[in-house]
Amino acid sequence: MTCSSRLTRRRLLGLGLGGGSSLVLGGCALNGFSTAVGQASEPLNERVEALLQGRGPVPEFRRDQVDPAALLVNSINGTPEIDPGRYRLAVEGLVRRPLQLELAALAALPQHEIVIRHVCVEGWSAIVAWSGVRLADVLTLAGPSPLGSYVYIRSADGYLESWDRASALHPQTLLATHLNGAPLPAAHGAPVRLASPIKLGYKLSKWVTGLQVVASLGERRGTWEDQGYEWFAGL
Ligand SMILES: Nc1nc2c(c(=O)[nH]1)N[C@H]1C(S)=C(S)[C@@H](COP(=O)(O)O)O[C@H]1N2
Ligand SMILES: [Mo]
Repeated sequence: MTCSSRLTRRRLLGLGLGGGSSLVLGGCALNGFSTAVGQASEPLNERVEALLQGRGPVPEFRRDQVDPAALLVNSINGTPEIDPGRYRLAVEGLVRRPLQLELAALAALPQHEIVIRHVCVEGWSAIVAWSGVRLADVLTLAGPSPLGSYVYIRSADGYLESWDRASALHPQTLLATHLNGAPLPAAHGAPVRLASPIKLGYKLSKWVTGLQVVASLGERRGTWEDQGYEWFAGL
């Protein structure tokens, strides 16, 4: 990663967490551009960052760079119990075909692996291999309306997230079912969690049970966002 991370540094600084982020963002100095963006309102911020994201795929790591011990568990509310046989992923909202997908339906879709750095704002990061299906493939199955600019992501532990459409459709944004080549452990979000190199850890919902395509966000935007964390949270 290069200084494309400078916006993130600004963001982490905004959270008072700049120190802990230096391992990830070393060498990237704050400059006038990121300061100006930081002072702009969120919609502009979102546009600028979406533009930056148009730079192509995020470079990945090699499989031998994965450090399983570095991935900590970070959960607000413990580990919910999910019976894999009864699990369904609901896809609803502004879609032509609302879906209730069993795990077998996800397993039947094309599988992808990403080897990326997971970055938590609490000051730790870990190189992780996630595999599963593209969120884009699942949304496309449901036929999202062009008016659906955002996706709410609901989780079994009550965690809430919301993503912009472009980030949700990014080819490296996965609904992961496997971690480092093995089925996802319960504490890391089994049976299905989000994984992506373009967002901070708190955007990557574990125990995902529902996707809702919407035209605009309501009063609630996310568990942490509603407490002041930045909404776009791009890396
Ligand atoms: N459902 C749910 N998803 C969640 C969280 C959570 O508490 N509940 N914590 C988030 C945070 S802050 C981080 S850093 C990552 C941690 O993922 P891990 O526990 O697999 O390392 O999950 C994110 N997704
Ligand atoms: Mo986090």
